[in-house]
Amino acid sequence: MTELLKLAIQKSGRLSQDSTFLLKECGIKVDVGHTSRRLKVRADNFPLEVMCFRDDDIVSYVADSVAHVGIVGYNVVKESGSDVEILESLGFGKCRLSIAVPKSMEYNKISDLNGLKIATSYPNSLRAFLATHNLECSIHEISGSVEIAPSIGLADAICDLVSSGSTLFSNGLREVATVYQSEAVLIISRTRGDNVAIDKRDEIDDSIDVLRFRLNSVLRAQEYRYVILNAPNSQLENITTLLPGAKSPTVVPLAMSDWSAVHTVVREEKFWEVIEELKKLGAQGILVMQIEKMIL
Ligand code: PRT
Ligand code: ZN
Repeated sequence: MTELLKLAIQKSGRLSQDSTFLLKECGIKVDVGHTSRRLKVRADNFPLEVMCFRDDDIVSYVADSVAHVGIVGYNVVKESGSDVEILESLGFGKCRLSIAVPKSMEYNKISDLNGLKIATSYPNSLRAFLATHNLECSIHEISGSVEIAPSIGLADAICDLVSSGSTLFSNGLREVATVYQSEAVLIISRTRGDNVAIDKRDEIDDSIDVLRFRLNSVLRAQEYRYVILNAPNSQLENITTLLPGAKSPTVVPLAMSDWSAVHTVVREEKFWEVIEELKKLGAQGILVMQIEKMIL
């Protein structure tokens, strides 16, 4: 029997749903619907076992090879300092670790943080940031509700995860510095299962390669849009330069003379800019579609 690849994901929290959705998009059928009761679930059509843990435990379980790979926030990896390698960034769970001060506090530059008492659940990340900026602050470690620390007099400032910023806003705080950006990542132990027999390790490595290949085609597809448009032949060269696509665009003649249909892909982040340029070049009937998988 093929050795099972053990993948640790968050049992119940912000990353759980997106992690299982990503597996589904990769064509892996695994029913982790009742994760709160089940620790381990086997996939139906892939040599994979999903293990469900608290996010704080995932990094050490992967480092110790209890699981071969794991999906967890970059923030948790960075804070733990554990010996794991990041294989892929997964594009969900996006947030940033930031320092925030009360709105009433005067703040102009990073050195204004000097001497402050900062509450955080991320002491290691904060310590490294303060050292890089030659700041001397006292770090007050707390495990939750960091955002209320200044209002109850526990600290002058906070260092916490931010996504929309509404928690900071509703607690009268202002974000003044970013320690790092974070998103969910796929991690692997650096020892890669030294305790596993060589042939079994090869099977695990093969499964990791297949999983990464599928993840990449799903993630790449999310970054691009498929564009179809009609353009006068006189502008085809300019349009091809603007939209080089994966290799080069597909150009098909229209029934109407001197016009062609152009099929290509464009990066989502560049999309609106490119559309404006296309309009200027005389493109018409522009259709834009999401891509499900993209294999180069
Ligand atoms: O139970 P378990 O230990 O597994 O979960 P947890 O409660 O420790 O973590 P969970 O589920 O809250 O978050 C899991 C991961 O989601 C984090 O490690 C981050 O990688 C990622 N993530 C993304 C976030 C946020 N966005 C986020 N906004 N984690 C926490 N927050 C919190 C933040 O701490 C603050 O309290 O949301 C609040 C701020 O949100 P905004 O939108 O108001 O700015
Ligand atoms: Zn946690």
